[in-house]
Amino acid sequence: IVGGQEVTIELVPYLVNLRHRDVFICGGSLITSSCVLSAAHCVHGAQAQDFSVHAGASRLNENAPIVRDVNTFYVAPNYNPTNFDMDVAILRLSTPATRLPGQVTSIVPCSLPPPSNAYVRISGWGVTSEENRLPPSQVRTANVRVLPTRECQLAYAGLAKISDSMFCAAIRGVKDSCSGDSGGPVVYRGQVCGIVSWGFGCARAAFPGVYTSVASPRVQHFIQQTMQDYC
Ligand code: 4AZ
Repeated sequence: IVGGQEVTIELVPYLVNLRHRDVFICGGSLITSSCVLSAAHCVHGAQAQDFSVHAGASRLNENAPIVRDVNTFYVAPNYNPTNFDMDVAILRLSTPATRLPGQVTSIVPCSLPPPSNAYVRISGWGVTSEENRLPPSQVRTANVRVLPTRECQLAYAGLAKISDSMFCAAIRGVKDSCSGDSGGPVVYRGQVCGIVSWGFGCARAAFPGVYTSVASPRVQHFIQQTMQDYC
């Protein structure tokens, strides 16, 4: 997260970090006690048994109270790794992630996209600037503004296609997601409306962050079907 602030995990209890062979790679959101919503590009081409999901810890380098193996993951069948169209995956945990008995700290996938100009909350352990190689220890968040689709298409015109499974958000030149935030949540009114997906650099004035649109019809269909069958 660039231009945000440190928080504790209690403020974003649905946020998890995803590790591949014990190395932090991405964020994710608990959408049920058994399932994590993340980006397809975080898991695509890898094996489920190489991942673990860490929940309930604010710091990357503390032992999380909840660590689960990943049983299986489901990548959207129409995910396109060349242009990040449909960058969505659902990971099924080996056993449910519950804190105190009866307490689950999950978040509902939103059914309406966030409106243009709405402020949404991004969070994660991604780097705090393009130049930084190491992720911060403490989880961070920032509030960024959803851009009108045409404004985003104009920003990326000739460089990349902004598909109907994407939306853009930023405080241009100031606040953005960055490397390591991928897969993590974009929250609007208590629901997860986006997934950190891609962008050209981080917090560049000309290039907003691009997010998978959870409520877009093709993404929503994948999430609903997968949750119905496996979560
Ligand atoms: C990344 O590499 C990444 N500024 C995530 C988000 C953005 C750029 C890069 C958006 O994971």
